[in-house]
Amino acid sequence: MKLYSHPLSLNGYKVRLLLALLNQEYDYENVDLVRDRQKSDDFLAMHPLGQVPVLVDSDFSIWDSQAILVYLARKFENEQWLPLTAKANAQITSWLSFAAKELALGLAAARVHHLLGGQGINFVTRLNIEIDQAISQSEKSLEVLNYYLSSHHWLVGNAPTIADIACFPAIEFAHEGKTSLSAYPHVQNWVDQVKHLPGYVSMKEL
Ligand SMILES: N[C@@H](CCC(=O)N[C@@H](CS)C(=O)NCC(=O)O)C(=O)O
Repeated sequence: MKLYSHPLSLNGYKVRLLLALLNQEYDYENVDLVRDRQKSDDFLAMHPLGQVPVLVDSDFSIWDSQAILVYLARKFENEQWLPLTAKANAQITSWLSFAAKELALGLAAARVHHLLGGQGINFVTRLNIEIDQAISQSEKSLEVLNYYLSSHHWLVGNAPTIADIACFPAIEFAHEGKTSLSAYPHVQNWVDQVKHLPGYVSMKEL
């Protein structure tokens, strides 16, 4: 398996975190997002939207971090990370959608704005981030999560699943988007739980 990503990509980190938790080895290649290598013909053949991450397994490429998490959990037949029941599948998909929309447009967008905004980087300019909207979305998402986690130990069921992994990076790096987690104690506890999972790797270690 080969993963194409970028060291600052939260979506790439989701995948790298699950691979570490599953104890799987893989090849890795950095994609130069600043030079728009993700829009090259070769890359578009793997990912029609021209984004990272992409996972290539034999002759098959999987794009979108949520889809890659599903693929890895199923491929390694680990029912903990993606349980087989219809109910758990539906609940996990709800959180994968939350990660792909609410967290991406809120916490992750605010982080991109503060880390990379104003530097004339093409992909950042294309995102057209409205920072006030991103901050307001970040706060709404954290309120929802904090309330949910006040009565749930993990996002789905009684053990960590790919729902937790999909949501974790944007929340862990909220501070890089200048959002503090201090008003959200249940979210802070959940972040600590993820950090204590056996095999956990931080984004900086990768
Ligand atoms: N929904 C996608 C979003 C992927 C995404 O936005 N990737 C960013 C980096 S984190 C990217 O490649 N941006 C460059 C571009 O859009 O040109 C996923 O979860 O993988």
